[in-house]
Amino acid sequence: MIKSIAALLLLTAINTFAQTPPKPYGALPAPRQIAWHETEVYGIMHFTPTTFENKEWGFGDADPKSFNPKDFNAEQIVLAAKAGGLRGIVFVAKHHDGFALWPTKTTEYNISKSPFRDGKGDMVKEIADAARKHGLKFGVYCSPWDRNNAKYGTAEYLAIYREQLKELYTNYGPLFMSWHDGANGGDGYYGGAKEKRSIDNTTYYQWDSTWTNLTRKLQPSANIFSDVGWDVRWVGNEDGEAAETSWATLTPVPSKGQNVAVPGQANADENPGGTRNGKFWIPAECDVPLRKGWFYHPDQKPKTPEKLFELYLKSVGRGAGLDLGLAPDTRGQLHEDDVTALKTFGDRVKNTFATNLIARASSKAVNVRGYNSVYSAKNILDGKPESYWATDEDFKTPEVTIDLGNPVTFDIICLQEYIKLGQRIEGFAVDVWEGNDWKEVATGTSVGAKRLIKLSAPVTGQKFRLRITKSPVSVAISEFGLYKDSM
Ligand code: FUL
Repeated sequence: MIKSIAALLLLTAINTFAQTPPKPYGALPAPRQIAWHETEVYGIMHFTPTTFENKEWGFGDADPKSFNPKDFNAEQIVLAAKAGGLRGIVFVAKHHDGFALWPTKTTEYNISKSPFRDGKGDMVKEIADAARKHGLKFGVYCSPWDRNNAKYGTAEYLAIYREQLKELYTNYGPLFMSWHDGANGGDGYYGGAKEKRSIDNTTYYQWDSTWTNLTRKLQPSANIFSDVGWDVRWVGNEDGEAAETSWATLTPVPSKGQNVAVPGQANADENPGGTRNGKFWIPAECDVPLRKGWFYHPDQKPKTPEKLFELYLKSVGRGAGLDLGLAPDTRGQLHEDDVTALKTFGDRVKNTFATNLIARASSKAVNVRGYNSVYSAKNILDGKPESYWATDEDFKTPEVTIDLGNPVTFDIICLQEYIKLGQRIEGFAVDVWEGNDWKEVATGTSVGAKRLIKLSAPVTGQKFRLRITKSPVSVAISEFGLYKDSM
């Protein structure tokens, strides 16, 4: 009797251990950030009187009557974005020129003073509605720098700015992002003063209290984007590329000579690659305009679908997000060239990643955590982000062999960590069996939410090996895939 109780206890203990997931490593993503990672590609739309002036930064003095997009069509814009594979739109509700695209109570300089919809329009609402109708997430960007507002630079303006955020946070449903820019202060119209106004952006905006008391309270699911997070960081350039070794964690560092890191005053050198073992989970967003400028200019062309695909590999494929600038023309629609570029790019991503060529293969791993099928290596081939292959604590550099039984040709490798347990891996390699030996075809460092590696030439094989070559702790890998570029 005593013996069988002891055996039972032992069995229960083994079982409990076998069920225990790996201990999380380092800073972890919040649920809102997990949702953001899944968005992968989205857009940021710039459209104000500045478009009609053919400028990049409006001075703040354009006549509201100039804002007259006679053929504005929110659905045309949203559907073009959707065809490009974009899963969300951040709408620039107010840019530096200060013109509010919604009928705000905070300033006269807004859409109700324009001929658009006879002064009864609300473009924030039109884009939000069209986005949601077609299954895209919606977010806002309200520029803190306001070159129109007479009060800019005083405490009163901060109250106005916060009121603007409040309107945007309250009247347009749940937002997936609240986007905050670092460009600040300088010359402007400022209610007719036409002067230069400098503010100290380490103190003026009091971001901590705005984000704590407004953003988190009114839009708890919105990811706060800025140079320093809190949820998503600027990648440090507007080229659409994260560093090849890219950590989703960051310890924000103040600019030289400053003692706090705030939007516009943070060390951008850190941003492209993040901080290994950084204090917070703050993954990078790579924002890049589809054309050269953020606003529409008739003499510019959209980037080619080839370039966009390359940027996809260098952003999403490095654990970051890709935020593509969308710039409607003066009609209020995306130019036909932009529509074509988006669609061709979107199709290429969709077709390339439609089939994981090794999805049906069998797998053999050197170790599976607690011999428990919950953590089986099969999980990395099931296309389900929620399941993962995990190893025992002391298996930090495991390998898994994948046997397909018939040859396939691929040129893109995809690897994904189960990021709810943190970013763990620091090095990996992929080999192909060549009949009597393994041949290494790719190596990489960081993985995170997604790592994509495009090979210089396609490779054919039927037996593959994934080796984790460096990790401070045991691994938790959710997906491994081999794909063939559809172009
Ligand atoms: C920048 C701004 O200054 C640009 O005009 C644009 O809005 C871009 C997305 O962010 O910092």
